[in-house]
Amino acid sequence: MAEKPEKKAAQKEEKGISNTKGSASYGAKDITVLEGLEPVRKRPGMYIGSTGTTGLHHLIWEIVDNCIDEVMAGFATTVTVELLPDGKVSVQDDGRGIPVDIHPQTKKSTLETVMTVLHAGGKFGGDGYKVSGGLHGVGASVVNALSTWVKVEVNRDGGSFVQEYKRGVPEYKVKKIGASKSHGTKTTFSPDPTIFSEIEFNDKVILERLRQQAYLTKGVRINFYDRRKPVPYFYGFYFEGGVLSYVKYLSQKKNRLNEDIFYVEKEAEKLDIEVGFLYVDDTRVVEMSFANNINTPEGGMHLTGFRSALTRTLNNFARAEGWLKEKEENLTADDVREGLVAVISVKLQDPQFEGQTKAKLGNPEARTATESVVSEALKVFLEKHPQEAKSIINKVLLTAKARLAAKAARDTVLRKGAFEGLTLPGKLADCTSKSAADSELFIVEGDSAGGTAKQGRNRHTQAILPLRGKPLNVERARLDKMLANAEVRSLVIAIGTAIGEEFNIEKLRYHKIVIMTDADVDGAHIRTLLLTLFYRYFRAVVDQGYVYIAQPPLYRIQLGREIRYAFSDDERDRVVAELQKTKATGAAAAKAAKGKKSAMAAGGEEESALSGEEAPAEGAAEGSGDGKRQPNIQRYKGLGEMNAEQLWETTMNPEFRILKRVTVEDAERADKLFDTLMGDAVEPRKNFIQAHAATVQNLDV
Ligand code: 28F
Repeated sequence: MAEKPEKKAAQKEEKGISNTKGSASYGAKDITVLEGLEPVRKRPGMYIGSTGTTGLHHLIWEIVDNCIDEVMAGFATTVTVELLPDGKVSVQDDGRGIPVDIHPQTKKSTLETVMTVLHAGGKFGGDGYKVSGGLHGVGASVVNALSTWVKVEVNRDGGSFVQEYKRGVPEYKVKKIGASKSHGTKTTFSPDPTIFSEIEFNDKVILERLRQQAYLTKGVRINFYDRRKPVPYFYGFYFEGGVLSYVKYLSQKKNRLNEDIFYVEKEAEKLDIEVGFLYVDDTRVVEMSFANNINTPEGGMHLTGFRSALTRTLNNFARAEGWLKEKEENLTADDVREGLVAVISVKLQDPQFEGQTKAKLGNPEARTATESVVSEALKVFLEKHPQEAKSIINKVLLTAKARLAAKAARDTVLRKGAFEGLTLPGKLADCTSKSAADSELFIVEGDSAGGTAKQGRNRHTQAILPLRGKPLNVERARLDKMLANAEVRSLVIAIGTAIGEEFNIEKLRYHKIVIMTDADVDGAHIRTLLLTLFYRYFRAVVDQGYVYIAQPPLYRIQLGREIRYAFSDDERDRVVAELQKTKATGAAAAKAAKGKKSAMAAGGEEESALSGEEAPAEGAAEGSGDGKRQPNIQRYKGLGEMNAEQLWETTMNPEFRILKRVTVEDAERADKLFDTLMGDAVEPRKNFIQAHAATVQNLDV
């Protein structure tokens, strides 16, 4: 194979030489090598991020990056990664093979130099080798330094060569072990257990990374073998379509609006630009951006360029086709992003990674190049694919319309004076106290629980506002629609602060606003909605700590005449055990009644109506044979199952109740959840509810 000196090669070698005090004897050189790689062993985090599992996997990425470089340079087609027993990994490519000839200045083989000299990173040379793992690419010597053992096998120039290292130090000079007609490099390494906290590779993490690299490196074949167990596991990636295939993958489980995916691959301003996108029937945005195959989760110049190209081109097209009328305002960047699934990949000579986590591309030329390439190609795409153009423009116009409608609705509700001089809603059972500091408003789910709360309350300080579950529970009710809802308007009036421009915290009528809902999915749903409402429109009320969540008990436990309540499964078990113990030892029931909740042992006579619903609890079924008596355990499914007295004693009486004060973080979390629960996407909502149905009392607080 003819060997033209590559610029990348030249650059690496140059740095190698300057760091290496050349020496012929191996004894002396060992010291040099140790000195050379010492910084890596001293501060591994500086080179691979951490010594945890992320850092461990980084070793693989470093070696795979070198293979991918060789693929991008046009010399390799296949990369193979194998997980071996005892924490070993081997990585192989079919490229030219790392040169093994002796360098006149180092008197060592190039292979040894690559493996034992710490490179300053950035292996971007000239035009032939513009792409690589970039900042991560300090490479093979780092892996060598952090491994107890490494073996590199090179096939090139008709021969098969090998060198092994222990903690970065060569065991012997590079030796030729035979003839070979093939070419390529294979590196096998054993991570150092004195460096890494745990040596356990995660096949899922590796497959995900390899998959991504395969999408970003068109035409590469990547094989993965997990040989840690007797029966090996194989996975192979090959994507002819590059980021086009990536977009397909990302939109696989979604409803695609355009079947012909927009795709462009083009060079501009010395950058390689590859972009693909389509729209799905969803409100969320998926934008994956990469610079030199490195993910840039914070975006940067390439993403900015893409977004402005998309907004500008779609606006121009919609206008030219008369879809967007003269008097109508332009589509916004957000309008054209809703439902977008896009992959933006750029490759450039000297990437500048910025931001806290170096996750953002800073090169300004990435913006202009991406913008011009995408603008031009998208214009052509829209003209050539009228069907796709139509569905895309329809989608973004619909988004814009929804945005305008939402704004109009909000403006109507929030308009000046909208809440002025309104009388308190009839449903509100107000308290008699006129002092806000003493007053509490209980927002209760459902008219029936509302009625019970009205009977059970302290009417001097406690006001009750029942909210009928249904109107609030209408799925997809957007926040602006919510404000137009009669139930919510009652709430806004009851609170007294008004809303929007006229909001005035001084007019707050209650210093405790208590949300009292059932401990089930519906209750959680309504609570989320209310918290979102407070978070968005009554932030000061949350900030100043006026919003609370009531904690109704989950269980009522009765043994004989003793009645106790439990607020969790653990507490239930504890109470059951306690009751059985006191009864079994013949101690007076009065002793147990001293506990906080047990003081509520009133209302025992109602129990007969409810005992039929007793649910056998795991903890309660045991031990009845040894003289322990069986308590009656009732699981409350809703507030409605309690009578007025029970509700007062357990949940409303300031002496015994537990209130959870809502923090801004709680409300913010609810706000984020809001879109999941109320948005148009059915799947995430279903998933959410299924995932949380069991732990629903912790849903959002
Ligand atoms: C299993 C990991 O590391 N593959 C690599 C090459 C090929 C060349 C190269 C690598 C030479 C002087 C550094 C070959 N022929 N897989 C790999 N394949 N490195 S790493 O050159 C390295 C430079 O300093 C290569 C001609 N030019 C370059």
